[in-house]
Amino acid sequence: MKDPARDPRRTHARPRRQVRTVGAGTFARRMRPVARTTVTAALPYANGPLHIGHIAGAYLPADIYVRCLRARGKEVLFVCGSDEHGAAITLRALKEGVTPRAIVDKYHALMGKAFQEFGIHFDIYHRTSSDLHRATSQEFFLQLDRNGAFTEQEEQQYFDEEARQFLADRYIKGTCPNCGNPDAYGDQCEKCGTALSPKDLKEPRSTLSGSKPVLRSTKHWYLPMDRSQAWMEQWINTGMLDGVQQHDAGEWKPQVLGQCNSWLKDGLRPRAMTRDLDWGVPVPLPGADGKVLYVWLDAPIGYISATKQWAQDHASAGSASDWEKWWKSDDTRLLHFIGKDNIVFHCIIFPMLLKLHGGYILPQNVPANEFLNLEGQKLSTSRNWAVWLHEYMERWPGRQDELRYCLGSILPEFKDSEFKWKDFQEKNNSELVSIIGNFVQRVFVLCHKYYDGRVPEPVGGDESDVVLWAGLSAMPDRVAAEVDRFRFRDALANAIDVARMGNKYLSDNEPWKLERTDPARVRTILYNCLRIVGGLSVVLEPFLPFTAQRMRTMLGLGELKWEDALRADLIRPGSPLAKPEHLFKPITDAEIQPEIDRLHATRTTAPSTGTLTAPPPASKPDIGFDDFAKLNLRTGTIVAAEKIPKADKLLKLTIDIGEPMPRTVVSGIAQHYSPEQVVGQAVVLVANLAPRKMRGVESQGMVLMAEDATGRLVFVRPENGVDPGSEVR
Ligand code: B3M
Ligand code: ZN
Repeated sequence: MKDPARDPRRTHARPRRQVRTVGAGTFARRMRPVARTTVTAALPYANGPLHIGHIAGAYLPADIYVRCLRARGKEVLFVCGSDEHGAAITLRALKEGVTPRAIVDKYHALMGKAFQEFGIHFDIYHRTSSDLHRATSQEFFLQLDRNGAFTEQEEQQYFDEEARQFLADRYIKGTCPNCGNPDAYGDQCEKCGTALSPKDLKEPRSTLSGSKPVLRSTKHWYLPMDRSQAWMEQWINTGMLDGVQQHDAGEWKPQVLGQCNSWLKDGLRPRAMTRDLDWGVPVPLPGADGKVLYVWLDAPIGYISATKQWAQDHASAGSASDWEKWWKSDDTRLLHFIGKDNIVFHCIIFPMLLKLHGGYILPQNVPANEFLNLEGQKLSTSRNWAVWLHEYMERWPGRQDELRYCLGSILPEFKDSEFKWKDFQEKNNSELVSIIGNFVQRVFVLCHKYYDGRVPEPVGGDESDVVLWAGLSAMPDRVAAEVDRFRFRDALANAIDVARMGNKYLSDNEPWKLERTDPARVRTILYNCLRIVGGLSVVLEPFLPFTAQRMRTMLGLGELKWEDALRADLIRPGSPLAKPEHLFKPITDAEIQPEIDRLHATRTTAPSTGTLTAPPPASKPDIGFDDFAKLNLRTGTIVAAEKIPKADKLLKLTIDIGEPMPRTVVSGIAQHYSPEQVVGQAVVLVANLAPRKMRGVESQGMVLMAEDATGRLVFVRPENGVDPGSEVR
């Protein structure tokens, strides 16, 4: 295979073209050549564990991207770390009754371990509470100040007299002036997405004490973003800055451009870059006692301090300043992998800061993902509606690639997508087991049977071999090209096609039937299959690194590069092969159902303090009337109720729906209702839900409940006077 990676005239983004030219009209401008790539993945707040939404949003795509680049011999640095400042941390500390330091230490360790074990391999996983980060962000701030990037403003701000603290961002709530949401934060209304400042809120209240804040005078450093509006607009939409083509806006995702332009259209406004808090990076200026940098100023600088730390850790004497080439060289390509809620910070505010500071390159792309939903609802930390990564790895040890595969094939690249445990099972069984596992298993079993576990010597080849290699030869490039375009789902599908081709080749050639009559042909067929397994391990590695490693071990191969995928001499005749092993195990209903049950059983509602609210449920696709008609909905009355021992969320209900025998239903409402409260309650029951056992009790239906904005569950009930058993339609 001719490796475009080795061809210096090509940019890695576009292996098929030499230099991409962009720009409408009469001028077509050349993109800068790319010598290396700096990849950042959003710094997660160290205030809780990671869930699959984080992974699908930023970390898995970034990891796939970096692995694919590395395999192609590219110079790439992959940095991440914990975001340890901001109200996300301090409010969590308040809630757990510990110090912010204790919170960040706990979750930094937990997240770092989970990433590592899940095969998300950063070059460094740093933290923004480090000394190096403090120094780096203070220097950055001072340079901005020297450059006249800030305006200082003395003004009245909300202050909580009980908690003795100024209230910004998540410390203050009130009614959104745009949509009327009563729980909008001081920086943003999460319901309508509008960016706010505390004074925009109607009826403001402190999230610390709930009290009504008073106004007090304080001084802050503002970034007058309005001054940068013109060049920002041009840079984002055309890629042009200072007469140089920085990026091709046509390569940015439409939803990323859309969000940026909606901000730009509203008109950029000055934004405070400092806060009155005692947790954060102190503002390094005289007269700024008790003030820290705004977390969204210091967090992205965390990418830079992480790079510095990495350079120090890997410095051969005197090369610690090597970090600069990753951030300041024109031939470096900077990419930020993030979720969609972080778009404006990475596409507008941070690039503005980099430019105003001077000397830094700007991101060439920000391939933000949309959100991942879970079993029909938004993922929610506060309601514990999530699949936690560290828990997954405890319950499914050694099965990282199964989750990487499932998430990789449903990444919310252009719109929100959904994780369902049943799909996880289905993808495992009918794709990983049946396509990849089955192919590798068959090849190894036959090689052990016929050749005593040694690689056979091929002899010549026939027409079907020519067809096979013709089909396969395009695959590595195809996978890489999709990765370069940040279309990881398509890339993964192409990689799996290699295994499909292998299966087809094996089935078409049926070596098990030829062994008696044409053993020479069988040797060729199985030799070719072993080569496919080797090539498959190369194209799968970015997605399924653990499996790729096992495949190589089975083949007796060491580390492989992308260009090895189609190498004719990859497999040496006569060399020993490991025993056949199943790369994947089928997942049974009995293994999957507990996951679904656990999700429902451990789900909590929002805390009653009202500081956190349940997000609106994710919308669902349209269904036909036929789908609806499959439901057997019946009215009923709860005639008895009792707690289920050792299950704090579950009640066992006995419900009369007019049948000779009442139904037993296990319902996750115990934290909302006592047994006494529900007896006599009229309900609507899904009467044809397949029975399932929970805590040893067979549940024969499901009671319909509605959930309000605070997560409170209320019964959906028929008007009085309807007989139990009436059909609801
Ligand atoms: N910690 C927000 C988040 O975790 C924030 C990202 C910082 S990236 C520099 O979603
Ligand atoms: Zn709103």
